[in-house]
Amino acid sequence: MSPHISPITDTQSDLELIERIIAPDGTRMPNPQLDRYVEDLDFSLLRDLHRDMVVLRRIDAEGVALQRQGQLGLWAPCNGQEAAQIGTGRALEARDFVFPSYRETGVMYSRGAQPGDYVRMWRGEEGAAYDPAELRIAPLQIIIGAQTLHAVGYAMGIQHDGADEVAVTYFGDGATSQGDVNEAMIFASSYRAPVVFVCQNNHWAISEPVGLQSQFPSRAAPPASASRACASTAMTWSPAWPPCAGRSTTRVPARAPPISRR
Ligand SMILES: Cc1ncc(C[n+]2csc(CCOP(=O)(O)OP(=O)(O)O)c2C)c(N)n1
Ligand SMILES: [Mg+2]
Repeated sequence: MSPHISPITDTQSDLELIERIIAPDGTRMPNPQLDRYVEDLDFSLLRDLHRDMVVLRRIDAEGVALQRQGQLGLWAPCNGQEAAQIGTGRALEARDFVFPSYRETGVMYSRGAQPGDYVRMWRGEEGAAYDPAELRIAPLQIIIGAQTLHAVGYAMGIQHDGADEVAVTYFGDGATSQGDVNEAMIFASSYRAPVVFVCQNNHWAISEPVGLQSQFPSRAAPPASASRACASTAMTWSPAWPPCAGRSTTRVPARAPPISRR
């Protein structure tokens, strides 16, 4: 990091902007805006969500160990991102289509990936370790942000077909500096494409802190192009994430002009 640049945002100011229903010590916090979305969350569902997160952490630890043992060429850990991935993944319908980055092991788990599906790509055995059509997850994307454009293209196809689905794309805080992501959001907004953008802000893009890339806390500064089709998540699962808030709120009216077939 250049000694002449000092990050303007920090982890603490980002945390202060997160909408919460649970305090860091685990106690329930009332939140007039969000409470209605968790009224139907019973013990059994909460236990299932928690179990998924625990299993995911175990899968992730195994992936890290296999990589350190030389069994895998690479493994992208998702330690600490379990809630963001399980919560959003479990909120999807089976017919929706996911466009992930390389770090979405939890989303894969929530959509029924089998043990071998997690590792074949990282062993260099296959480009896509699973059948994308079966899991309805595009192959893991290594090019930062490229998957957001694919998601918007797919969403415009959904719109063209008049189908009742959404495309969902996951990316990191660092990816928000990528031209592809900004282009994707502008297209999504202009065409009102049924796509949800999920930004997992882990505060780092390899060695670069988020403060070097953003003049504002990430939650406070959605791109100007962001429409209601765009959502930003923190690292905790929030019931306010659009698909959790009822399917109707995730649908963007198909009011866009027809896509040119030229
Ligand atoms: C187009 C492109 N540029 C650079 C890289 C190298 N690279 C790999 S991971 C990474 C950081 C991404 O950070 P972020 O988007 O926050 O995702 P995270 O890894 O934190 O989940 C970079 C720059 C890449 N893979 N693709
Ligand atoms: Mg990051």
